[in-house]
Amino acid sequence: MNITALEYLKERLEPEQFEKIAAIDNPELHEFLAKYIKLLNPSKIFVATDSPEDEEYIRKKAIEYGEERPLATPGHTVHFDNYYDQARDKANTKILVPKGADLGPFINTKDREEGLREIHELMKDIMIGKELFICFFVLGPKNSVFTIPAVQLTDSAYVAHSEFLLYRKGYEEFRRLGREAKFLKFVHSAGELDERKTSKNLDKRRIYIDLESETVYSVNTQYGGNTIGLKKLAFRLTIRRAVKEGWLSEHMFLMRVNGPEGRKTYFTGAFPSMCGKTSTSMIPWENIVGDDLVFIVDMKGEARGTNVEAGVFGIIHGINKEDDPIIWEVLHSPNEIIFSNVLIKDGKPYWTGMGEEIPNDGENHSGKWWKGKRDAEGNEIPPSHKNARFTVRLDAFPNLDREALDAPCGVKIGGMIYGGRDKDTWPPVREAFDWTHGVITMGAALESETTAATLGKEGVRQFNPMSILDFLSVPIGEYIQNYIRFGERLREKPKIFAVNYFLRDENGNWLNDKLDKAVWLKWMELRVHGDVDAIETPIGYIPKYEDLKRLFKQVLNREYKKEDYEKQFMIRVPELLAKIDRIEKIYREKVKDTPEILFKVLEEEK
Ligand code: SPV
Ligand code: MN
Repeated sequence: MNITALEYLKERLEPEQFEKIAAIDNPELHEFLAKYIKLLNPSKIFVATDSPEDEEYIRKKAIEYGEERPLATPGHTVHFDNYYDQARDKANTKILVPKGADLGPFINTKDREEGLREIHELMKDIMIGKELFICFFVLGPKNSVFTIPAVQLTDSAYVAHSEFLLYRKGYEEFRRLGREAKFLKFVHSAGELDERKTSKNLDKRRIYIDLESETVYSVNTQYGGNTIGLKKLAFRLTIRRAVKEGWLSEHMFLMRVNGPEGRKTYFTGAFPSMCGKTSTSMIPWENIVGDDLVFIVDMKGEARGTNVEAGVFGIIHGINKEDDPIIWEVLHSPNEIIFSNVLIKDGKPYWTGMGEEIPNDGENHSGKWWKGKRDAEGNEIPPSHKNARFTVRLDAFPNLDREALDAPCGVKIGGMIYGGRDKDTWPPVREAFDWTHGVITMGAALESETTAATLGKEGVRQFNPMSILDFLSVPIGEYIQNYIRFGERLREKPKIFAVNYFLRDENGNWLNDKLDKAVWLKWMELRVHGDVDAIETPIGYIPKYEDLKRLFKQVLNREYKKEDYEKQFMIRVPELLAKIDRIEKIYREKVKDTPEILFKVLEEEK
């Protein structure tokens, strides 16, 4: 007998839960839910509205099912992922493409039909004995030009809980939009769990992104970067929407830099994971709007940006009182926080580089831990994973720019920054000659060393245009073309800058202190408004010593030595030429659809 999706849902859900779904007038949503409830076959189903009670239910379930454990501070919990599931799995994350489609050499793809068949087989009946959580969120502020609604299906209360911290609630938005909602869909199952309640079948871990139906499937994994639908999974979908519709969806922070006489200038910053993105956005005397994902649109000729998220899934490794006073304060506040893959002793979290004495035992990302413990490969296990994280709402940050976070039209972007992990080529800060020069020689030419944010070897120099390579879902030439055109259309173009916090001398010593970036930011702010001159070099404008000297004194109360300036800002000609050649070769040989202008601009720079 054929029954409608809504009739099926009525049979399958408890009346109280069914009512919540029936209140949303969207047949596409009902079809989607019916299809996946049939496939996943959960033993229990909970639908979360925007009510505090429903959120509380999810929080409680995360503890009841053992995916999170309460810590000594009320509101704090710890979550552990499987020891081999603590970073993004690039190899098993694939974009599903129809036969014959070619997204170029940098995107991991899989035949759509085959991928859908495989993932549906892996997910069949996977939730027998488990509870399914159906949750609604939005990307960007509600009821704004940026809003993108999304529905998440997951059997992990930890994933759902994380999303309640990281995103704006979306149930009422779905009700308001009804059939108008062009929503993204996420289906996740942690799969079978072991005794520590971590995903067990990692050999069957898959993250498949179906562009056509704007659905992402994730299975047999718990790590946030692989599972939190609205984060990096949605990002693949929004990059594609942005390129199709002529706006930008970027891997960037958004922050306010405070200029002279109360002037507020907003900056975005694109950095690969673990290269200073979060810590830049949290400089105590500036104001944070977001630390990871930004939408930028053209509004009457101005570039206006918004934070896609409303929380932070940040790296905790190395966070200490002195260098990161704001995050430190947040981590010690009674706000709701999920710590993941850290060391726990007597209900207190510890992590490497926190600047406090760390106990010699406890429980960490490897299970029961003691100093000197080795893993199956013989590596000594540190107290916490390098990619251990904290999840918290932006509300918890004393320097949050609340108005900018909620602004339905976003904020005007004054400057855009690109930065990577580079030991020997780029100077600490410089400004592009113009939009196209910046997009090509700074954004599209970005390289960075790999880090522990993804599985695999660290410290390998890798091409990473706009810090987006891991998430790209359209051919790279098309992506760059959209970027260039976006700026060309703007009446007021943001200034473009490149930074490098990771320069070393010939003995491998850092050439900059951790907080020097605070000075570069103030210099960039002045440059956006034409308040200081700069030195013109073949690779853009660099600061004058006198200006930096004054700013170092003003911002950090430090003397800045001329010899340090010279070492940091010398133009490293052989390294730069080698880099231009490397980049040109990549685009020439690997990227079929490279816009011609890219070669021209690189050639001019050479
Ligand atoms: C990153 O790795 O860029 C992150 C964390 O922001 S993840 O959710 O893993 O993408
Ligand atoms: Mn990120």
